[in-house]
Amino acid sequence: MAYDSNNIFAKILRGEIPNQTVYEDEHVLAFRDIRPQAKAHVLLIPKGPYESFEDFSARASDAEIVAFTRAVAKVSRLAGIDVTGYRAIANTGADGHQEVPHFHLHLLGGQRLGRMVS
Ligand code: IU
Repeated sequence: MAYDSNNIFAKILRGEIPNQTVYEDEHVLAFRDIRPQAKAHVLLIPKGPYESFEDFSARASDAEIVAFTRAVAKVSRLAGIDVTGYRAIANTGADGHQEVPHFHLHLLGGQRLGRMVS
């Protein structure tokens, strides 16, 4: 499926919608989720037009993949997510309940999380 450049995260990347940025570099942006599901809940997104984890892993450059991967630990420390651990989730596709069709990693923490049930 073609990338939909009207999705909300594309608008955030273009500066059309405000966000609470916690980290940004050449390849990634991390910002607070508007409906936090844990004490600290941040979304990490690549700046490139990738719809899903699948799409990102298939089409992104090595530099983008390295920057994204390295940003996970950086953001988790900066945003108070990693105290003594955290959770990273990439909802993918319809069965995975992915609502926004721009690849994003949920980083959840700042508290002791419950066991994942589904
Ligand atoms: P999902 O993995 O696509 O289901 O998650 C989308 C997330 O994006 C969800 O947690 C929303 O609260 C969050 N979000 C946001 O942070 N800002 C927005 O403007 C919108 C959704 I729309």
